[in-house]
Amino acid sequence: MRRVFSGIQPSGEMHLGNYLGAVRRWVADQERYDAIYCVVDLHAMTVPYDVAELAGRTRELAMLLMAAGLDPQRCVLFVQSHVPAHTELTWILNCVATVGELRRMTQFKEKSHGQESVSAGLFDYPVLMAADILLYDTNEVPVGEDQRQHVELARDVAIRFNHRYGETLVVPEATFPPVAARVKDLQDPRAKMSKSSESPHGTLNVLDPPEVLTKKIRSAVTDSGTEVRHDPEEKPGISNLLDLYAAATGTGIEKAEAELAGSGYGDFKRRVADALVEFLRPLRERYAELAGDPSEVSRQLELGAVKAETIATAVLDRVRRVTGLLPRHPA
Ligand code: AQP
Repeated sequence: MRRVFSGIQPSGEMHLGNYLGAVRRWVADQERYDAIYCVVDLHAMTVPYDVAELAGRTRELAMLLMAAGLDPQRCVLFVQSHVPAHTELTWILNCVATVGELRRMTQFKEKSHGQESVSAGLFDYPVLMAADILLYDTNEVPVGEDQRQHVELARDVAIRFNHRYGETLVVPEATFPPVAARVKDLQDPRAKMSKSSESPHGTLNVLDPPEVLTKKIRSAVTDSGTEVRHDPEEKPGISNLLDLYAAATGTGIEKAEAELAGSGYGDFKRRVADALVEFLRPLRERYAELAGDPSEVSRQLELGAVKAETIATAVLDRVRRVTGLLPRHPA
């Protein structure tokens, strides 16, 4: 059976971009693939963060993934830092990846732009991500459009590693959703919706109460004219809302456009908001149930870490062998 692997950072609240671009497909994929998903807490340390909040955010995000439909009986769900093989493989891959290719990473350029001090971790983040993926003999990586370049790098590193040391690592490929591969910020529809966005009204969090979701959509930036039409160049704001409507109702873009074409902007936004509120209702309700028993989530994460470690250790042993490291022998 083909294997999928993907991860999400506990760097803020899960938003609709994360859900539609990635997590929703993870839920579907656990039925047909050997699926492994990870809360990538080490990635969240690459930019300044609140130490007192990291552990809580990590557990909450795992709980949200379960509320979204990830079932630890059907997939492996764990926390990245619980499996130290991720950091060990990162070091070995650091000796295969090049500074030149890391310098070309758009996300590094964006996140480091204008910062006085940038951590080496932010620069090296794509190698940690390559290690996350390659450690599980991953065939497919379901991600949003913003992660395309990082998965490309993981492929390049795997191909170079295999060329240097012999066939060892599975070369993965990224997969993207048919709609909502890059959900845009509601206040700046040319930028992607992001956990670390500076406009809180631009980001729709999956746990936002209905009235907050509705208010954010009501204040979303629209475009000149009055026509509801999907045209990302000319009408980025309206097109983004149409994408959200299509994803929430399960209709294609064309059908969504046809359904909403006659509406004025006010009515259009109300219908988008209503659709999203309904779409997210089951997730909100399930999250409230899980939050009542956080120890169960911790227990599931521990079981997940044990399963992940078994797979990761076998791959890492293979890597250690081919790279010439001295095997450890019991005394
Ligand atoms: N706006 C988006 N539209 C579609 N997919 C998106 N993803 C992120 N933003 C969008 C996808 O969500 C998955 C998990 O993302 P991540 O936690 O690795 O974070 P990120 O890609 O760096 O984006 P965020 O959520 O905006 O976080 P910050 O602000 O911390 O950088 C990935 O598959 C991603 O493609």
